[in-house]
Amino acid sequence: MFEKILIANRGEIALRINRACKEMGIATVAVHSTADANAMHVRLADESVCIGPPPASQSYLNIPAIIAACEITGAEAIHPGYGFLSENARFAEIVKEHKITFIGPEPEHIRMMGDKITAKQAVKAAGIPTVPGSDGAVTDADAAKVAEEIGYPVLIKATAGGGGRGMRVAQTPADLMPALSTARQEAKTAFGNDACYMEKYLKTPRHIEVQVLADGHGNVIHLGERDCSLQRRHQKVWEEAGSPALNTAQRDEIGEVVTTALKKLGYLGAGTIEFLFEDGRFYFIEMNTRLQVEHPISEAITGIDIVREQIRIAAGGTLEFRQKDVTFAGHAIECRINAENPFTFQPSPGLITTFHSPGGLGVRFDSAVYDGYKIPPYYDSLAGKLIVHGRNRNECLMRLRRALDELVVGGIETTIPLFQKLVREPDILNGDYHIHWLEQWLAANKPS
Ligand code: MV4
Repeated sequence: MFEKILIANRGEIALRINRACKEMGIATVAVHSTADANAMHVRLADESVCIGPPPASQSYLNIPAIIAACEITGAEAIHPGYGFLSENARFAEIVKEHKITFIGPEPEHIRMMGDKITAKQAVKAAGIPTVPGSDGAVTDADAAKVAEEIGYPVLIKATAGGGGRGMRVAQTPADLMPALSTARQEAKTAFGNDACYMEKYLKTPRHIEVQVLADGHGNVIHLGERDCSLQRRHQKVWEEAGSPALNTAQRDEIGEVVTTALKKLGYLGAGTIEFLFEDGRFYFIEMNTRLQVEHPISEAITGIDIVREQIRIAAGGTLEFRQKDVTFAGHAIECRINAENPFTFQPSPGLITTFHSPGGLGVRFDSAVYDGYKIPPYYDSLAGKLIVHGRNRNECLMRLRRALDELVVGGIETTIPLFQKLVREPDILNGDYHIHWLEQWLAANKPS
């Protein structure tokens, strides 16, 4: 096992990784920008190294500085967390070239899943159901014929995109060429690659993703699904495990399909396979090759520490669990507590003047903030994650109401008031929502 791990991240996820390391008897190195000198992740790690000025491009994305920090401190492995360098295949390669272990998948799998066409073709060949669409990139000359075959409405997606960037819907043949041209321009500007593909547009699906863990000894397990349909501008807001829309048989079936496919692909590490789910069917959209923000709800219902398993896998060990050992207990919900106006979502960084964390049975609050902490304006606005677990969905919802009322984050605006409303909405209580529900609700419930 590793003796020392460098955590190439900040905020709550750096604390989360630090916790797993400490429980495994592994020493930790924090890296930080000058803006984060007083951050909790720096205080909790055994050692810390300043890697640059506030902008992420010069600090948390600064590959030479991070490699140097590893060499200076003698860390044997790097955990990238989420965001920043976590899905940068070139970074994973450079880490390897320096004889440091990257705690994550092989660079080839990061690269494969980063290109959305390659990803779709690979998972389809491995037996995962995909959205009907073009077989690979479309040319301007083919577009009309392909769209006709798929059937309108069609969705144009950038192959270098993901997370909703570079997408355009064409409702009718008249929309097609303008939509394709806009999608190409956006993709060219954003990613330097204007290749696009086309899919049948699903109107009101749910977003359901499956968590997997694969070791280097042929063991691949799944930890069930998360329903992340409640999003705004492609940012997840509220996630649940399991999905209110799935029964046990459906969970077992999609889990089996996914684990079989990842075995075929030779995947290593933690991963998430994202699907749209409509009329009882799953359609692959993307695969994430990193630890995800919402991983704690899967931990809550399975009791499995996903970060611990990532570290064991990276060290060449075996998973501590076989699929038969994975049992699903109760229901979990995560609310992302962002430093933002709860209805306009304008960022609200600044000084936290009062802070009180909720507690009690079934409540977890993952955060790096404290009384007197100043949230810097340079990074994302996630201030904490409230994760609530109950024996069933109703108990979980009542516990969430209670925990939201205990949580105090004063001095800045947060999304807490939004969740206090959502947790009382009939559609939410009934689990009756889809990927457009939240934006529609926000439009209909503008504060006067
Ligand atoms: C789709 C879709 C409808 N039909 N693909 C958005 C982000 C990217 N991960 C894929 N996305 C979508 N792909 C087809 N064929 C609708 C979306 C989509 C969406 C998906 C998941 C969660 C929220 C969403 C919000 C708008 C659109």
